Amino acid sequence: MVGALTQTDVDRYRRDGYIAPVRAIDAERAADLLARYDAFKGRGETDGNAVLRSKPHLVFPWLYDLIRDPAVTGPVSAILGPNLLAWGSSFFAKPAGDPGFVSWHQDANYWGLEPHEILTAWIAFSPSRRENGCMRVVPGSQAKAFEHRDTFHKDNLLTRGQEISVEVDEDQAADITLEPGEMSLHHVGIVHGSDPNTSDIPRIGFAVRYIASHVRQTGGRTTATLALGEDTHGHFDLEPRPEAEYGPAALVFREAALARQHAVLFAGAEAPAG
Ligand SMILES: O=C(O)CCC(=O)C(=O)O
Repeated sequence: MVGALTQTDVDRYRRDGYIAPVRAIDAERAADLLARYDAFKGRGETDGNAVLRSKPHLVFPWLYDLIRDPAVTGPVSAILGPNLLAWGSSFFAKPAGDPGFVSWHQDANYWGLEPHEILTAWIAFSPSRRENGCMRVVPGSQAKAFEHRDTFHKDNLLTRGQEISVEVDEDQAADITLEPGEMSLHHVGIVHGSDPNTSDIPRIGFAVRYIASHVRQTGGRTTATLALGEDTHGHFDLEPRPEAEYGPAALVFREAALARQHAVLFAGAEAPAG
């Protein structure tokens, strides 16, 4: 065993660019997290969806704690090593019957992070299956960087609708099916996307972007959360745990952190969630 993964798991991740399913938390805790998510959605906050989309762990203590939970960081550290930062987090939510989809893309194309010792832990709060639009990946595709274009399609869950400019052979794609509390780990370079939710079951996933502590932001200095071990390189300003759910100080901090990230990544343009 290495962390909470076997050496075979780690070898498979290095070959295929992903591994799934990995059990992170039990079904009961996943149900509790989903209930908290639903309760917040039920409040109908004006900026609620935008907050859930980018760095929500900076305003929800229970997400900040999930990001730092050994149940999640253990398997991640088996791949990235003992010192981990979380550079971002995003909910990818598709209500029942939602036309939302995610075009085929590679995260490495636009995050401006080097080297690529970076992965996403995609934690299922609900079941994630083919019929409700589970994530799909092209195994092994992390080995090659593809050109991308922005489509701004209205149903694309990526803010700019980024997609790979060449045809992706869907016959090569693998479905990542997960039960609540399971997660997948995918490499920053893997080609991935997902289809609309054609079922009556919501699909709610929480994606956390983990980086090894030596990874740096190439265009300038931004913020990140210390998730495990030590910040050995000091490349990022560290983010504090929110003092209370959706509290004013935490909201202000999150806004400032995103503004810095956007300025570095897009010179003022809007940053993507995924
Ligand atoms: O949730 C999805 O369908 C896609 C997620 C994604 O693009 C990501 O985690 O980078």
